[in-house]
Parts: sequence; C-alpha cells; structure tokens
Amino acid sequence: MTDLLLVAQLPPFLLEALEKDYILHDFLNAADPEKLLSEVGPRIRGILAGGTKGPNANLINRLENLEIITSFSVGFDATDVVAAQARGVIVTHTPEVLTGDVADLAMTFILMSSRRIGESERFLREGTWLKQRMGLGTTIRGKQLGILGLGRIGMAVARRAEVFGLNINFYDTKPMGDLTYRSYPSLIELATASDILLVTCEGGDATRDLVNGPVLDALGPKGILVNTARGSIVDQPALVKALQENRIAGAALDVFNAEPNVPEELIAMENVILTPHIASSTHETRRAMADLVLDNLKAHFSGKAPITPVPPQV
Ligand code: 8YV
Repeated sequence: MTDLLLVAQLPPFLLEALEKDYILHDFLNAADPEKLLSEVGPRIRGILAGGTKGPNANLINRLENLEIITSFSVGFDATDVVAAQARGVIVTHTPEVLTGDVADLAMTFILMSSRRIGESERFLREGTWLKQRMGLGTTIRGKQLGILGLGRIGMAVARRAEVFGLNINFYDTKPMGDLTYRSYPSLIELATASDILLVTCEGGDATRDLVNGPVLDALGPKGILVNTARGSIVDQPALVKALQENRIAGAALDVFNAEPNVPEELIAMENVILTPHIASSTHETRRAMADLVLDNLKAHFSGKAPITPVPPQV
C-alpha cells in the first residue's frame, strides 16, 4: 500500500475511504513531527492537504519520493505550489464541485448584511422586540455589487445577484473577454462604485492585504464588505478599524486571518455577520470534494493524469 502524509484536518468519511487503499501518517497531530518524518519520510509518495493547511517548501523538499499533493479545497494558497511544481510534484485541488455552495453563501451574506438578518434575530431572541421596533435595513435591488475576482465562484455569485436585481461590476487581473458586467481598471475604482464589495479572488502572496484601509474608505460609510474567499486578502486590523470608526457600514465574513481565531472586536459588532469558514460545508459538496481527492489519487497511482491538477504557477 502507498504511504500518504496527512497535513490537514479531513472529514472522517474521507479518512475512512483513504484508509482502505493507503497507509496514512498523521503529521498534523504528530507528537513528534520530526521523529515521524525520519521514520516514514522516504516512504511518503503523497500529501493530503487542505485549504488552510498545506505543506511548505521545506516539507516538500524533505520528502524525496513525493509525487503528488492533493488538496481537499479549491484554494491552494496553503500549499507551496511553486516549490512542488519546481520538483515535478503534482498538485491537485477541488474546483467546480464547491462553486454552487460557496456562491450560495456569498449571496446569503449579501442579503443578510443588507437586511440586517443577524441583528434582527438577536433582537427578537433577546426580547428587545417587546420594547421597540427593529431598525430598517437596505434593499439590494438596483444596488451596485463589486466583485473582486470574477473566477468560477465570482461568476456564480454574479448570476445569482442578477436575479436579485443587483448591478454587477468587477475587477480582475485576468482578461475576461466580452461580458455584460462592467469591468473597473482598479480595485479602488471598483470599491468607489460599489454598495457591496465581494471578495472572491484567490488567496496567497499576490493578493495579501489587497483590501486595505484606502479600499475600505473608497467603499465608504454605506458600503458592505463580504468575504468568502480568504482572510489574507483583507487587511484585518484595517477592517476592524474601519468598522469601529463607521467608515464602512458592515461586513459579512466566512474567513479570517488566523482561523479559528476571530478578533473579539468583530465578535462584539452588531453589523458584522460571522461564520466559521462554512462556505463549502454541505454534506453534498464535501462528499463531492472527497470523491475528487480520491479520484485524483487513484488516477495518479494507476499511472493516469490527475483529474483536476493545479495549473503551472510560474
Ligand atoms: C474548505 C476552502 O473549507 O476550498 C477551499 O479553498 O477553503 C474550503 O472549501 C477547506 O479547504 C477545507 O479544507
């Protein structure tokens, strides 16, 4: 049986399926990771990674017989893909299968934050309704949605948002061809034109802190920031400050800088929707992601091309 190194937390049903065909070595929870590596390192042919935990160049380069890294995620920013590909190690991810659920959460966030659903629920549960009326929300029809990163997920949100009557604008570094959506030449200009700014671009060094103080100021005191991509894309202290100073109206966040830690300041704010990185967390999507991990490994170890490889990064 083939030896695989586990560096991320994976669902039990995927671990069970993997254990039928592979020997798993748990690097993530190892009491002594160094000892584990010196014992099994030369036998490792594959790494199991995730969206927030993946191997760095050091680990990749220590495993001399490593052939494949398969990530239980569409985002591959936690894995040093450049280091892997430089050594001819294949990296796979799970695109497409989670697009619908992630886009559904983004659309839910747009509605929840504009209509103040989180606040309204707390208002009722805490008995405040018995004493006063809940304040008004904001309609989304006719408003400007700015999408940072019009990839698979950004497009899927755009399609949903159109049905709700939002106007779609975007900023992307890749050429997009002919679209009915309006393209902006910079993120600042997109934010200036947006009532709601949605972050759906890739994480990693190229997009770190892209949504910074000036971008939040461009979004303005009536603007809402929605992030279902990666915490690293938003300058989190700058976001907290902008919210505290009412320089933006609110935020809806599924991702954070140092998950599972979420700043107390955000937790205390009524106008912020917070969820624990659940965008792809449905039974159906997690099964489909798991199947893709298994199929990629099976294809590779039976001498075939992987199904969903990460394209060359350099
Ligand atoms: C997962 C994700 O929650 O696909 C991604 O990039 O961030 C999420 O789908 C995560 O990767 C689970 O490991």
